[in-house]
Amino acid sequence: MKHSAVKFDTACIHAGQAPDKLFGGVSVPIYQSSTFAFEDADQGAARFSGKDDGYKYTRIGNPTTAVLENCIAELEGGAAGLATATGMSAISTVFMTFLGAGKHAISTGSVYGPSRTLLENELGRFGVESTFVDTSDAQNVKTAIKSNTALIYIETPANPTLSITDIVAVAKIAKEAGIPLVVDNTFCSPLLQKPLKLGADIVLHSMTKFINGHSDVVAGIVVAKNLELRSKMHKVLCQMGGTIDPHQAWLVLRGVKTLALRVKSAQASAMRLAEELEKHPKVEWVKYPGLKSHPQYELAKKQMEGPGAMISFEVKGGVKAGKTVMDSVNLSTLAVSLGGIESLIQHPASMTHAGMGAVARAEAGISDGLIRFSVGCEDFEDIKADLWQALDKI
Ligand code: LCS
Repeated sequence: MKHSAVKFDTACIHAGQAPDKLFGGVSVPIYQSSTFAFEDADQGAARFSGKDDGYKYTRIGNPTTAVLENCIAELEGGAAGLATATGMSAISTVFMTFLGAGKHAISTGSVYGPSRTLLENELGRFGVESTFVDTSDAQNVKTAIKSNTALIYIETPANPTLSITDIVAVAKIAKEAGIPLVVDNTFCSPLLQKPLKLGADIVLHSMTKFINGHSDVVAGIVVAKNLELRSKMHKVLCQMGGTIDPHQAWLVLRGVKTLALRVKSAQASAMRLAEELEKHPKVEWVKYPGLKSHPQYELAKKQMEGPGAMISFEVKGGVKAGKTVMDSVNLSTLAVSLGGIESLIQHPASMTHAGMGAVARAEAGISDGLIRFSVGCEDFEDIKADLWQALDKI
């Protein structure tokens, strides 16, 4: 059943799902089976030739996984989803589908560290070229296009600078040049931003973050604007083997039911926290799309349905003072990842973005003192009291 007519919060609970046909289970059954029996040899052959669309083998497709794919595709307003074992598996599937020896990719300078190093270091070994620019100025994307550019891959808001790229403007440039545009929408979740509606061809997520939301699963998804693109990426995924496990897919289906509730709650706290942090005497600067001080505040208001739950800030006293804060929080957890129900704090320069090197970090605006805070769903007063006592320790 399509749920596109209902509100987003409703779709989180029902999209792609119906009571199980066998016993009426309200929760989607977990088809924890690696393989599927054929009635006879002809049926097996028909499944492999594509004449029969029944299931064959879980690396290629699974009923539980299909429900999750349909659910997220509906939430993103796309034609079809392709769930993957991790967010990086979604990203590598996209890169392996559109890039190859002699091809060129353009990406956001401060894209998630491993997305950048995958392009530069790993695909670079196979003859893929990549250029990283500040995509918050769409003109930089246009200038970077070469005759062999085969992919424009942006992340907005970017991790961890929270820099915002104008999806409509970049989509126009990509379309004129006939290059596919892929957007990593992890920081927003489909609640806050719908890149396909803004002109992107493909949107992807680390579902490890807001979509699952409980810091207990790693998973990813790619949602395509049409079935042809999904089919191209599916072939690559099946061969690369980064398929999601059905139990993991079921856990994400469980998590996504509360996506709207969680993100709205965390976002409300993040807005208040960012405003108060900006006034705190020990804080040098705060970057949050909901603050007027954010360089793309107006664009964020236009393109996103809310500023989200991620805040970056720097305390006075640089890295040493930042370490004191991270070592002094009690309620928030010093850990990488984001988008969980619990507040998480981390230091990108020595953790998530350490691999990209100091020069690339400086160019991308990831300062050594930047602290990233993923606001959770704890009571606002508790989150604030914990962070404030940590700031007092500086
Ligand atoms: N895209 C973004 C924007 C991310 O933040 C991450 C992970 C990924 C893709 C990759 O997803 P994964 O394979 O981990 O599911 N970001 C992390 C972070 O900032 N801290 O730890 C992981």
